[in-house]
Amino acid sequence: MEQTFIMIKPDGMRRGLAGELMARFEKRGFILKAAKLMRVSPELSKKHYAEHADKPFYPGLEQFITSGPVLAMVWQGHDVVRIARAMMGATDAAQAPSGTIRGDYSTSKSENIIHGSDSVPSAQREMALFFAPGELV
Ligand code: D4T
Repeated sequence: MEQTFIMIKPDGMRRGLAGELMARFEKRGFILKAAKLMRVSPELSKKHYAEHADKPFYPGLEQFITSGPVLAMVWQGHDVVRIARAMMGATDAAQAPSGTIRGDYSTSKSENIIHGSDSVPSAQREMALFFAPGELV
């Protein structure tokens, strides 16, 4: 069964949205396979966002993602990579339709509440960055 990596970002945690966001994935029918409350180090940020390391927005992105606890998770279910991204809405929350997570809780392109892998290979890479194989239940 397909799995994806989902992370509630520091803004989502600061605003107390973790329970509500997890409930959305549960109610859609996905199964929680792993969850870890943690701080992202600058080193982990550079690995996770390797494709953005040279972009002008990267320093601000690293500062933000390391600014407080995140909730790293693995969710499993049918077509979960694509469906989770649809539930989240566009990266720029100002463009995300109401009813999506970003469209309901943010108007920002940088502080956009949640991360979800954009493909099955990305999901596998990101799960391996944040979890050891034995941590998936
Ligand atoms: P993440 O990875 O956080 O789920 O975001 P997306 O997959 O939706 O979008 P992304 O990889 O293009 O961007 C990664 C991360 O960088 C921030 N960002 C992005 C930013 O601060 N300014 C920007 O101009 C862009 C494009 C937001 C998400």
